[in-house]
Amino acid sequence: MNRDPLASGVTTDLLDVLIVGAGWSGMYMLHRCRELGLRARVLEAAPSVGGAWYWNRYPGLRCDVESYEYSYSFDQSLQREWVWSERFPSQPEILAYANHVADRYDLRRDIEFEARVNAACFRGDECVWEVTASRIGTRRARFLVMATGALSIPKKTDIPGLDDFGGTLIHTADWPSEPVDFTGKRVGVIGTGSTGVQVIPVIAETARQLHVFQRTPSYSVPAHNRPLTEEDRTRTLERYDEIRHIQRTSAIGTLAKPVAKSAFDLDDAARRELYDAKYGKGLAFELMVAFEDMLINEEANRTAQEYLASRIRERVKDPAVADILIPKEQFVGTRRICLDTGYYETYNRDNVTLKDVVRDPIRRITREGVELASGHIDLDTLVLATGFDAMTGALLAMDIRGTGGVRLRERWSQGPRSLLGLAIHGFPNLFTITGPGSPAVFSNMFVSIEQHVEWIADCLAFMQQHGHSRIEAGEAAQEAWVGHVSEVANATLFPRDKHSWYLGANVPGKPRVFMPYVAGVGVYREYCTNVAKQGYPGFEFA
Ligand code: NA7
Repeated sequence: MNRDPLASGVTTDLLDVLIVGAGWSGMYMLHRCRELGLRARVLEAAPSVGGAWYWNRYPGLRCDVESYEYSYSFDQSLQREWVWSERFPSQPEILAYANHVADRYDLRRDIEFEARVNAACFRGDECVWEVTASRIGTRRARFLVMATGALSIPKKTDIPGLDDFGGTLIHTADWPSEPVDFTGKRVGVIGTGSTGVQVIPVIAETARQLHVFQRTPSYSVPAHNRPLTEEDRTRTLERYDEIRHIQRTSAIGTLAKPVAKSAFDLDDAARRELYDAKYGKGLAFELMVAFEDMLINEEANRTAQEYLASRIRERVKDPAVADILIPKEQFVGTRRICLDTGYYETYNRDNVTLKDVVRDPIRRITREGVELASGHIDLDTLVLATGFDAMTGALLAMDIRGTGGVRLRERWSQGPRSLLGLAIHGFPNLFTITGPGSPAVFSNMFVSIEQHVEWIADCLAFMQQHGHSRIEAGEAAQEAWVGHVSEVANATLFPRDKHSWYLGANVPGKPRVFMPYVAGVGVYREYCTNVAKQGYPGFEFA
């Protein structure tokens, strides 16, 4: 028998924990498993660590959370020693941080790279997960942790003729490692979500002509990004513990918190002053949750919509173009507000045109470019910033089979069902990090990831102590949680954003189920902590 599970080919050797994905979740999960004395390995599709930050390396990419808040908090020395150079970190700096973490904790020796998991099957008789991955074959483990990310599978682009395009076609989530030169090129960008908002101004700087194809406009706030000074760093380090505490108990895992119960507690002038203060400092999240009723009361939300629309009109010279860029009947905050650097001003350039593809639909992609209802646009390069099959995409891309061979794809055919976004009935000893039914994408992902990893690690320790070898989400508890998640969402404006990817609406045929838990990161953490303290009611052990 091959005793080395890292050797290539099939092995019957049994690991304690197999982790899928070497992004923030997978790396930290591996670290915690080692601390528990568990034999753990990670399988990762990419050649290196970083997850979404490895694949998404388009120019202009930055995190929308401030650097000192978007980082691990589990190790004081790590968070005190790593020096961030900018307020909103760029992709190369974030990837450098991911590599630093992998080296610092010597994680790579337990990560198998270029191993994309295709299938995972629970062998009930042995209580073992058998996992198959490209290049390496099969691995077996007692526990399986899916650290596969919420935004890791690009959405299949549903535009006819895409394969016919004769120029350079690039998806932002699979950007080439070598810099792409747009100089002198006629470039098209499809998609104006947070990715489009970031990449468009950068491409416009060198392209001969840039055509932006917009279906749904976004709300965006100028980032006011800047280099961080030594003084910024000292100030952050002085109150890092307090910052971390606020994050963990907050609504969305950042320092943003409401200043009043209702938007109407302030008169028009005071409210405008408040919005100005947030807008003027790149505090998009603070604007998004400025009032407790912002994401609940339509009228309260309208005050922010009108404010942001007025700002777009100020920044865009041509009123007709500004009008296309202003979201219509779209709430502020039911999708993350974007942070931009010169996004709206880009449309003041002579080499940039904006096409509203709702009024002038894309008929198809041709060999030479894009055919709109109004005519053809010739392109050398086409960039797709068309988003992701969010939250369930990566899990359902694998053929996951639980007890009795039941397929996750079948179980979730009407939408995801999970207990706390952490475990699924019918799939024993399987954990999902930031799965559907947890705050996930409606939070600072770092805060949510750390909380999930720690909860799973504590649960594994509990099982060790009590001699349990099997855990499964109970069906009744799972159904109650699914009901609670949608009840909370239904009390807000979120599900009324009918086209949002939070609802799965961006992917044709995907069930329309509101996926994130939006009661707040702090509320959710407390709930999970209490479940653990009470001996995991709702979970079944054997
Ligand atoms: P998003 O937010 O899903 O944005 C994708 C954009 O692409 C959005 O404007 C879509 O319009 C547009 N899109 C998608 N398909 C098409 C077609 N077929 N035709 C025209 N336009 C299309 O993804 P991002 O990558 O920007 O951001 C995802 C998250 O990553 C973000 O929230 C950050 O947290 C990081 P639609 O809305 O579907 O009408």
